[in-house]
Amino acid sequence: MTKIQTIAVIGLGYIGLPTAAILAANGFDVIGVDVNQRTVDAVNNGRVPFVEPDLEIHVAGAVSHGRLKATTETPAADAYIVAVPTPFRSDKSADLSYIEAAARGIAPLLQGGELIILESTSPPGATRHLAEYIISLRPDLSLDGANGRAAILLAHCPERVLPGKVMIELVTNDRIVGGITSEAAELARELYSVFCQGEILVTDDVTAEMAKLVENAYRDVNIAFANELSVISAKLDINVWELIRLANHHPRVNILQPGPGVGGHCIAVDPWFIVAAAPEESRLIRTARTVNDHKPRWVLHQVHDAFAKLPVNSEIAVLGLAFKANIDDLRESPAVEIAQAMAESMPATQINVAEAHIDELPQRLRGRDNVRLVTLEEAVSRSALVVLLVDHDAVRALPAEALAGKLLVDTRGVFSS
Ligand code: SAJ
Repeated sequence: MTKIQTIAVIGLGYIGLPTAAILAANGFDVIGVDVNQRTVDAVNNGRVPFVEPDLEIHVAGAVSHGRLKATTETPAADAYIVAVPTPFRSDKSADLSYIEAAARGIAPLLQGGELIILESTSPPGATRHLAEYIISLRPDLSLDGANGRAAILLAHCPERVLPGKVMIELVTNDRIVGGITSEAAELARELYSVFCQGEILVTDDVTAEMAKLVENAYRDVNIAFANELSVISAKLDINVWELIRLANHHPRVNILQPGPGVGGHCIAVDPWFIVAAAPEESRLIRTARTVNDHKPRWVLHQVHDAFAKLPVNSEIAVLGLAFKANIDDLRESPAVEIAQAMAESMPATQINVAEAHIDELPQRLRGRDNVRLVTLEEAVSRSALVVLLVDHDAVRALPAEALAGKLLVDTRGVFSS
């Protein structure tokens, strides 16, 4: 069996970089690969180009010990971990072009015996597609050693870490390892067992792909239930937070929390891969996506209704833009969608956005006369209507007096529960 010493991690994003840092901390020689020169430069200087607790200290340590370096060119290695984005296209099918680009970097370097792990969240069949794509570029290799051609070992090991707790969950979570062959699964299991303290569960590639998608679809369906309750409760004029708190006293009920919608690059995206694979059969999963995707528009109506009660030149505070509390990630963020819709539908109204985790407004809000990024204190003090979109710790810590006399649209139940 191959002895893995050098590992190339392709894609130094929210998953690739933490994985690279953990592997380096466990004695591997790790080369991180990214198309973005700024990311590469940051990592080589021991810095992290996004916010994730404890990550920078790991990266800085690994770089200073010479165990981690970054480059734009894929190097030869004993193992390759692919952690690139898998966005969806406008028809909701998965875009595998980043995976294919990673494969084109890896294929010429292979000699046989290497382990190639796909960590990116993928639609069913993506690992097999990656394997066949590499073999089409290198017909002298095989997946099983047939006809005397050297075998490469392919596996899918989906990441399941929670943004904000990545450095803990990378080590403590159970891990699913799905091999295209049992040899690939076994070698991947060995690799993860070096740093993973959780159970390592071995299966085939497609089951591993589906397990990851199903976990996020499960959460999406449950959040949709909470979001639907919030809309029903508003119609019935009852407090949804109290309703859920009471219902959750039942020993077998555990309703999640409503919010402004579902964001992030996982839960708002992955269920569509299931729907695309089995459109007729995925009715509940599709409906949950629709319910959650509709929530920002419902919040916008709440904002308009509240604003109609105020003098015309009143200002509005938007608290938070991230897709959830205490991170800087704006991907698929319902808060950004709501802020943008407010800016467009109320062009004469000053919107004071408070988001302490960013230095400048995102593209969708930039360059608009009626939107500015200010401190939390300024946003609240200037505004007659406060729209609470993200329950960052600093927002939770706002004294109740700061909100006295103001109208509040509290999408997270911070001051309403
Ligand atoms: N949300 C609610 N109500 C809730 C819980 C969450 O509205 O009760 C919203 C959040 O505000 C956010 C979105 O849902 O907008 C998603 O947040 P999250 O904390 O539920 O999940 P993510 O996207 O940060 O991470 C998820 C995790 N998956 C599961 O919990 C099943 C994580 O373990 C995965 O690794 C990650 O997706 C991923 O990369 O797929």
